[in-house]
Amino acid sequence: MITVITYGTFDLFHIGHLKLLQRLSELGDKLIVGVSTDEFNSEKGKSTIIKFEDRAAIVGALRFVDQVIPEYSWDQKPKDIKNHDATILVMGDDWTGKFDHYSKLCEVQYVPRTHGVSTSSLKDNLGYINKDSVEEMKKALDMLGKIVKKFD
Ligand code: C2G
Repeated sequence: MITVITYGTFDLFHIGHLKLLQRLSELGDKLIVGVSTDEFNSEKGKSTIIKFEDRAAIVGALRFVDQVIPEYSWDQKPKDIKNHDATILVMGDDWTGKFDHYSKLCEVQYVPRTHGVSTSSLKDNLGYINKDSVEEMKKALDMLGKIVKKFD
């Protein structure tokens, strides 16, 4: 029985997250995903849009995810690896090298990230349509209208 374990925030769940988890599920018989709690994300310096309960529910609803566990801290991985008898710890390659010290406990692998999508880029794009930005654009257009009128 090969058990794969991974961790992440999975905020604004997107195709990069989906492809990663799908790929990890193909590496073994069981896939366990540690989803970062809101408190841990603050510790990571990450602000999330979707709250932990919902991020965990979305990940847990995927047919190829067998179990979701909360990720409270950086150093819970050894306990999780032992408690769940994990065979492989796998992360996207933006983490390459960062978890090699766990190779005494289980295999550690890094797989290529999906390029062209990230939670931060989604947030940036969404930022352009928030109400403050719309108000600013309206003011700019009004000003532009007044300038154009002057040249009529
Ligand atoms: N990922 C990916 N492709 C993307 C974006 C993310 O493959 N376009 C992968 C990341 O490499 C990571 C996982 O999806 O393995 C989750 O990414 P995040 O939600 O950004 O999680 P992160 O903040 O990296 O937290 O203890 C480890 C941390 O909890 C990881």
